[in-house]
Formats: sequence, C-alpha cells, structure tokens
Amino acid sequence: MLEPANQSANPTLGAGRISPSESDRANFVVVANRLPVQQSFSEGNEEWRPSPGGLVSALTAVLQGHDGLWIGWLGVSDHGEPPPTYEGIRLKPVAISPEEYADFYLGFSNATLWPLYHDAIRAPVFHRHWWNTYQEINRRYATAAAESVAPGGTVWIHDYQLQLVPNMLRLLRPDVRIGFFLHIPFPPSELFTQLPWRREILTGLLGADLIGFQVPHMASNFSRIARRQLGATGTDSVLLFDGRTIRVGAFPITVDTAQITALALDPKIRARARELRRDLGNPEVVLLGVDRLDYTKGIQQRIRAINELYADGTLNGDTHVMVQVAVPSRESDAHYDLERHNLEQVVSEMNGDHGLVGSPVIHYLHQNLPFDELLALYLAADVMLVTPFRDGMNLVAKEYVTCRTDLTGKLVLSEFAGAASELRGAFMVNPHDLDGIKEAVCLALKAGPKEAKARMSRMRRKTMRRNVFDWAQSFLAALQQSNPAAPVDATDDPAPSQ
Ligand code: GDG
Repeated sequence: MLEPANQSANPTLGAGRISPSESDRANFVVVANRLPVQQSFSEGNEEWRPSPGGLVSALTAVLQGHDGLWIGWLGVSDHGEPPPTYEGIRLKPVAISPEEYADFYLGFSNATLWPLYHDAIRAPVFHRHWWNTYQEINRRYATAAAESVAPGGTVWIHDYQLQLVPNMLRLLRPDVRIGFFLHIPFPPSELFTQLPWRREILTGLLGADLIGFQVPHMASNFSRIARRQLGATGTDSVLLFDGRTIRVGAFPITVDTAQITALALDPKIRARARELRRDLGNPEVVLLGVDRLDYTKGIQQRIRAINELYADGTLNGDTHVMVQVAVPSRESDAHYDLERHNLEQVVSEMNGDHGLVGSPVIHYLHQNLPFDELLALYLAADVMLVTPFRDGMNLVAKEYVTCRTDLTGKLVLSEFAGAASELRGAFMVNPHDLDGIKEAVCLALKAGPKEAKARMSRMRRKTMRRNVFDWAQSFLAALQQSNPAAPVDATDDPAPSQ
C-alpha cells in the first residue's frame, strides 16, 4: 500500500502558481485530464461541484487517506479560481488556452486517438500541429506532477489524453513510482501502427512502472506492439525496456456497488421508478438505452433495430416503450454534432412511423440527468440495451446490473464492450449486425422470469464481488510492488490479471 500521509503537507496549496517546497509535496498524486471539480453557475453565483462519476469518488477516497493531490484541467471555461482543496484533497489546475484546447483536446485526443483506439469507426485525422500541442500539454502535466510529488512518492496518470506523461515525468523524477491506466481500449496492431507517432506514444507509456488496461487482451496487444515496435523484451505482463522493468496488466474498472445498491433500495427512488412507468403509460415492457452521445456507442444502430421490430409487429406501441438518454458530450466537435443530428432523425422517424398522439414509442432525452433519476430509470427498465461498437468497459451495464437487487431485468450487451468479459449472463450481440440485435432483443423479451433470474444472478455474482475502491486499491497495490530503482527479472510473476 501507499506510504502514510505526510502530516506536514500544506493543505492550502492552491492554483498551481506556487512551486511547492519539498515539505509541501504530496505522497500521492493523481494526474487526469480534468480536475475532480467543475464550475457551475446557480442564480449567477459561481459554484464548484464534484465532477460526476465513480472515478472521482474512488480516487477521492484513496487520495484522502494518503495526503493526495490531483492535477487536472478546469474545463472549457477556464474561468475563476478553483477551491484550493476538495474534500481534503489538494487541487492543482493546469491551464490550457482555447487554441491549445482545440489542438490538444478536440484535435489529437478526440479526433486522432479516440477514433483510432475505437476500431477507427470514424477515420482518425492526423495533423502535425495537433501532435505538437499534444506533446506540449503532456509536458505541462508532467512538469506539474514533477513539482508536486514528494521524494519516492507515487503518481497515477489516467487515460489517452496523457500517454506521454509517464516518460516525461520519469525523466524529471526518476525517484517516483509511476502508474498509468487507460480507460479506453488499446487498439490492435493494424490500427495502432497507422499512428505516425506510434513509437513516441509507446515510449511515453513505457515510462510507467505499471500500465493498466481494462481487459487482458488489450494488455497483451500493448505488450506485443511494444516488443515489435520498440524492441522491448519480456512477456505480455512484464516488459524490459531501456534498462527498466515495466509491469502490464488488466484492472477492469467497476462501479461503487455499495452506493448504487443503497440507492436502488431507497424507497424514494423506487417510487420514482414506478412513477416513470406510469408516465410511460404503464407498458408491459420498458426498453432503455443510456449513453454519452458518442458515435462509438452504437445508439443509432440500436434504435434502427428497435424500429424494425416495431415495423414487423414484434413490438407494439401499446405494450412496448423505449427510453433513450443521450448525455450531451463534446458538443463543439463536428462529428458529435452530426451524430446528434442523425440520431434525432432516426428517433423522429420511429415516432413518426409507429407513435400515436400522446403515446410516442421512443422517449428521447438529450440531457444530463441527476444520478438518482438515472437509477430510477434503471429500476423502471425491463430490458437494458448497451450496444457500443467498441468500449473500454461500459459502466452503464454494470450500474444496471448492480441496481437489479430483485434479480429481474435483462441486459442486451455488445460483445465489444470490456464489460462483456465479466457479464456473461447478458444477451450478447454484435452491434454491427442489425438482425443480430433484433434477435437478441427478441430472445430477451421471450426469456421467462426463471431464465432472467438465472442470468441476472450470474451477472450480479460477478459484479457485486468488487467495487470501484477495490479496483483502485488493486492497481495501487500492484504499483507498490514495483520498484523504480531496482529492475526485476522478466520471469517474475506479474501483477495478476483479474
Ligand atoms: C470511459 C470509457 C469506461 C450517463 N448518463 C448520465 C450519467 N451517466 C454516467 C453513467 C456512467 C458514465 O456516465 C458513463 O460511463 P461509461 O463507462 O458508460 O462510458 P464513458 O463515458 O465513455 O467512459 C468507458 C469508462 O471511461 C470508465 O473507465 O467504462 O469504456 O469510454 O457512470 O452513470 N450520469 C448522470 N446523468 C446522466 O444523464 N449523472
């Protein structure tokens, strides 16, 4: 485990303009694209709220116990000063100008890496000036981390926006332990090697002592590519490169099962679920999709499949109703704008063809809902549709399963979501196969309570075994086993893949 908290830490260290003296440095530093707080305005007043999501709560708990500091960007507005601390964690913002945001975030992160790492569902775009800014911004995060971490401390870097940070930090601070976790898929060699800067990205990642992926085959992809492209040696789980040992493993992320279970049993949320079903006209079957509005999530394809089931009479507007929540995402990107436009076209076609006055067949919400409302929807849904073309994990699937404490409910799940390797009780689909989606939905509809219960029990047994705190602890425990100063033998037993 991590070293105990440094009691002399200065809890007021704030906006990152102070260069911390050695005694002010943190034993444990998280580096992520975003800070765990975001700015909002209520009646004209500025407020800082925690950013939503399980990652923030999981890492908050770990950071609180270990004199933690979080380095990240403030968000699009970049206005105002964040609080110096959040729930006892020091915050260190990284400034990114609007021009840099366009090149680093919208450009290289989301128009080069995001599509390339998600099966090239959209053609990745390669621009040298995006790459230059990506390097610059990664250097900025690495410098902030190097200035903030105590001697011999631990730094945990997150996700595809920051893949160069591990090695940049290693060069600045060879004394610290460095972990990196990729939340999205790592692509197969044929795609990754398209990247003109593939060697630089691999070298960047190999600066870490431990590199974590969502599922084992992504970890092996990475190791194989590192051996082939950079001449690293070793196995899929322990690599030797540049005189150092790097561990590689799978650490499947999960949700805060205890919190979600407690909320799912809350009478107010259960009453809200009943109210939602009433508002939907008390249909026999409620089908639900919940996704960030992203072209990787397969939302249109899924709705097309459902539309065909209405058209051929398998589904009926009197008895079957669908709800699709599409959370606004990356709205300044033209791909996302087009995705929204096309999705809304499909939704309105479906209602136009099969709805009645006062009884649409699909209810579409382009909104970020309060988490309680989302849970009420999970409880109200008989069939949950999670059909991404490619997804690192997909937490929505795990949240749905966690909510179904009474073992009812059916999950239709893409075989290309990381969650598919754990949720074997789902009705699996190839999300590219429209007929296959229709078939899986039909099977889910036909499955009786006994089969549904057996499938849900199987999924819950797996999901309820670990929560997001165990995920963070297991990564950090594996990281603590590594010793940046002393290379270990490549034949050593690796960090376990879970
Ligand atoms: C990336 C990877 C990986 C959704 N709608 C609302 C809302 N949500 C929350 C869900 C869930 C989260 O957003 C979505 O997580 P996913 O895992 O499904 O997808 P990404 O955003 O793409 O996340 C993914 C993940 O990182 C973690 O490593 O699993 O593969 O792509 O938690 O509950 N939350 C609220 N209102 C909504 O309307 N409050």
